[in-house]
Amino acid sequence: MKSYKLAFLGDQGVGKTSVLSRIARDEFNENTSTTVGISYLEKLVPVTGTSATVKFKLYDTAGQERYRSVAKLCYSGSAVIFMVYDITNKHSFDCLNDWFDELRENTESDVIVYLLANKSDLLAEQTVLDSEAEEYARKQGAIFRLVSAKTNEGIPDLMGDVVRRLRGSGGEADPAKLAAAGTKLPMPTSTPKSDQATSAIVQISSNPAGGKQRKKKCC
Ligand SMILES: Nc1nc2c(ncn2[C@@H]2O[C@H](COP(=O)(O)OP(=O)(O)OP(=O)(O)O)[C@@H](O)[C@H]2O)c(=O)[nH]1
Ligand SMILES: [Mg+2]
Repeated sequence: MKSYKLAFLGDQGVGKTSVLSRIARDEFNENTSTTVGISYLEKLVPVTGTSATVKFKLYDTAGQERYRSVAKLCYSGSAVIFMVYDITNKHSFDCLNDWFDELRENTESDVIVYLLANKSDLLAEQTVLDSEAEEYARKQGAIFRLVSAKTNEGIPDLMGDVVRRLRGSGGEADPAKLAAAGTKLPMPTSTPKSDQATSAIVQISSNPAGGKQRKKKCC
């Protein structure tokens, strides 16, 4: 069975763990704990229209700045990276530049990057316009998706798109095709329910300060 590593990055509180829980278990929790270090779980996903199944290895990271070096371990070697921001939190959007700069330095050129605008259910409190974020995603070579971990809006479509892009038309991910489709992270210019089978969760904790408190700064 083909397996792929997928990683979630972004500022604290944007909903990385919540989106992952929705994808993996179709669950949402209003009162999550901040993630400490990295957590990992697996999910088997049937490929629509075929008898094939792919394995997603889902890596969740902590948004707190002090875990940034741990996050790097997590996203290196990923086939897909989900950069998440919260549509009601402009700061979480402003933090993205740092992340994209870092990804350019540390990831393979054929990585597929999604920019996930999470908490679409909180439209009345939206402070980051979809149009601004879409334009930003285009410039960064990322794929924009508006989602809500709470209501599940956009998540089934997102996962369908991920599977299609990873599998490619010939059944496996094809970096050349992905690049041609505009999904390649550009280098600096100067130079679902049907898919159950969630496996055991392995918590890889790294907690230098030993606390669960949230920190305000990310970039
Ligand atoms: N209304 C709404 N709340 C959400 C959504 N996604 C997450 N939340 C809430 O936002 C808060 C933070 O969610 P988390 O998933 O813990 O955020 P995180 O990015 O994993 O945070 P860190 O682990 O600290 O980096 C929790 O109270 C969630 O219930 C959403 O789509 N809509
Ligand atoms: Mg978390």
